[in-house]
Amino acid sequence: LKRVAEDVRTIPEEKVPWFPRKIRDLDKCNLLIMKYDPDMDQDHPKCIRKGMTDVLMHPSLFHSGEPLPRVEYTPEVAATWREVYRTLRTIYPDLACRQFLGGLQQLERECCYGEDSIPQLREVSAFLKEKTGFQLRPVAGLLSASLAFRVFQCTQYIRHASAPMHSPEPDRGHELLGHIPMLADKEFSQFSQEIGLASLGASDEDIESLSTLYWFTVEFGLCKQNGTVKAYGAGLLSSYGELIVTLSNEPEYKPFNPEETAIQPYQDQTFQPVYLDSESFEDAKIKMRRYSSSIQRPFSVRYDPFTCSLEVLNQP
Ligand code: TIH
Ligand code: FE2
Repeated sequence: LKRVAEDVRTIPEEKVPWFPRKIRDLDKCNLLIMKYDPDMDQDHPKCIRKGMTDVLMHPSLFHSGEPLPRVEYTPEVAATWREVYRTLRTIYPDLACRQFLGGLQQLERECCYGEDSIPQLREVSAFLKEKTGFQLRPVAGLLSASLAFRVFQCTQYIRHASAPMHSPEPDRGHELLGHIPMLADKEFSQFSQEIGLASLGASDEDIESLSTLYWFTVEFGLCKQNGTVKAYGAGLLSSYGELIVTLSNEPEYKPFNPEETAIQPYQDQTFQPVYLDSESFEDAKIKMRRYSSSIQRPFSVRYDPFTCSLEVLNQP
């Protein structure tokens, strides 16, 4: 686990460390927690697109409120996307959870999702904003504090053409196919925001636990619906290879218990089956809330949806 925290400073005389308090603060914040460091891995070349702008190369140049950059993809990248989309689309009806399928259908109807076009982040962001208040911004990485503000950070490149069925790191295909349909669900988007809120100003150890929980739920979670195990984790839903293998193995199915899951070791080198016990994200949310409230912080945070900012309150 690597913590990249360039601009994070503890304000002296105060018990509250620096963390973003409003959406615009995300511009100053490279608080980004990732297990996978793309720069360390030269074996998995990313597909670079035509018309790549500075912002796409360096997401930290992006400022809140600016229009999301458009990308023109090369024909090779478009072909990779088509293959990823087509193969996954055939197995979703059997293997993806209800919420995912609902989100994807809306995206296909309202947001030009399909094998023939790679959706632009600008349209996808506007779509999500209407559905659940989530919006997108460009970045490279996994979990970030931005979730607290219902801001989801999207990687820019597309997986290499030689490995369309599984990418060892998040890419546009993973964000667009794995995460976005789930973020169109109200319950799930609240679950995601609450993980982000719990991570603000938490100790490194607690952040590590939260990243692990994020990994086993948002990235690789399974749930049971009408007696059948379905996927809701984005890492599964964007990888044909892993989705098929995980769900055809009749995965061992354990109740979701944040205390246990938080200390479960995980790795991203091979496929992994993971489990969550209920039909509802409501249930998972309640358990996560209970877990988060056990995290010790000398303050608490409250999200104000009108101003999209955080109030920091003294813990009684
Ligand atoms: N394995 C996923 C895919 O093929 O789309 C990408 C990843 C998500 C999280 C870690 S790697
Ligand atoms: Fe992801």
